[in-house]
Amino acid sequence: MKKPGIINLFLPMMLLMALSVLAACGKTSPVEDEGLIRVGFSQVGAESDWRTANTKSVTEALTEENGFELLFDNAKQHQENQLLAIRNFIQQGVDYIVLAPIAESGWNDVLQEAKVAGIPVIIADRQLAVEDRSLYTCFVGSDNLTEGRKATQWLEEELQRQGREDVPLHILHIRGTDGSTPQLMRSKALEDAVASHPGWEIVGSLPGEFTDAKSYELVRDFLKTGVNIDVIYSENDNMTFGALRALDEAGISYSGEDHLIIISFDAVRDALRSCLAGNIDLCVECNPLQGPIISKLIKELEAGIQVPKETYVEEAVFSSDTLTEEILSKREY
Ligand code: GYE
Repeated sequence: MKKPGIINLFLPMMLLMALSVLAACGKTSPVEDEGLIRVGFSQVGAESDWRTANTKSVTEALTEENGFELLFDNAKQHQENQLLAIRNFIQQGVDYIVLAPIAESGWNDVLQEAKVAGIPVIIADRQLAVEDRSLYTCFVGSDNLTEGRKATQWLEEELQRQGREDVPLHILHIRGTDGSTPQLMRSKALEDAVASHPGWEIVGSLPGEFTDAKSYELVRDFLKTGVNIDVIYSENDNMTFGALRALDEAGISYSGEDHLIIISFDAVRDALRSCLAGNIDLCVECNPLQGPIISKLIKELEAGIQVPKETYVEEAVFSSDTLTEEILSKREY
């Protein structure tokens, strides 16, 4: 058998050495680095359980193993922080920007800057009020008006079931962050329903900012006025939790047989538990699992595929009479 010559041995050895140096540094080769898609994600904050689930969904989808390098920024519920983060992403020359906008307005200039820099922007979760729809590539999120309409329709049917459709109805409305799509749309659904039901009245409208603490304070103070309420329409679960604590402290009962009806949005695990226990009457689901959809959209855009301008996530409603332990055990958030 012919022995391998020096040259024949030398080349594979050099290659092996070069590979082991790279492995020892624990770094990927420059070619692999270039292969990652760099995405800057400007997240609203960490104000609710929904938001935590949403952040988890996006960060778990845009991983290195999945071909992404994710730059994450938590704006702590301030639009100025989001504007700063986006300008930062533009400066760093990311490939894509994902923006979950705290409010609908105030984005024209910064999106124009992203457009000039040639960076596609994907809007997640909440909508934008921009006239020029070419300022963003696509939207992925919930249909908040439909969510609101599901709630008011359920209320109408529930009152019929209880034989209370002709009795005056006093509604306490707890709003999410003013000017955000879920606030505007869920409020619109309620206001439209009140306008078409002569007996329905909003006796208080509180700016709860989607947080437990703010809602607790506002509801606690509202209850001190002694105004009678039949329904609480709370635009997210965390505000509902705050409201329930305030009711507990005031000694006002809201469980199953009592007549105070509690409607809540998001349907996070703790809210569903509370619904199963007969405390919250209706949980309108708002699905935070947008990460895999965002990942898919970006990969399609990379492949030159035209993506839909709007993608809506699937959502259900859960009421205390239909929710079961089995349904709850299968929930992801
Ligand atoms: O309902 C709320 C969160 O924008 C749909 O924001 C989202 C809302 C969600 O803080 O819990």
